[in-house]
Amino acid sequence: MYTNAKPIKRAVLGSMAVASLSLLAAPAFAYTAGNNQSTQQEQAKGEKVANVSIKGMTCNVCENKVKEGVSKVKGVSDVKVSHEQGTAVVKYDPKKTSLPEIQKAIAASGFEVVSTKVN
Ligand SMILES: [Cu+2]
Repeated sequence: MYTNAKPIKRAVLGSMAVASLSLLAAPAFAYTAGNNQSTQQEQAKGEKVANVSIKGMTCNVCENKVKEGVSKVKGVSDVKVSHEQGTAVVKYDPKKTSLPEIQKAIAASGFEVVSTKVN
């Protein structure tokens, strides 16, 4: 009985592996396709990237405060904050927001903007 059941079990496991592989492959492809599309849209929209030097961040909690504050600004599409470097890299749409708005959000989260460079 047991020896008969073994090959069946293996076959079931095999088809399950194939099924889950195709499930994994499909969303991965969809994600890649969507990602490329949004990159093209961002370039078409004329987004800018601000590199902001920030004084006073000492840990991940500080980073998250800045990140949360800046993310709430309308027109900001991406925020990367490093307390080690004392920087925030903010991607934004200049038609929807402005540098002073972003700097205000950083100040409101409790930190001081030292300087800002826009690429
Ligand atoms: Cu901190």
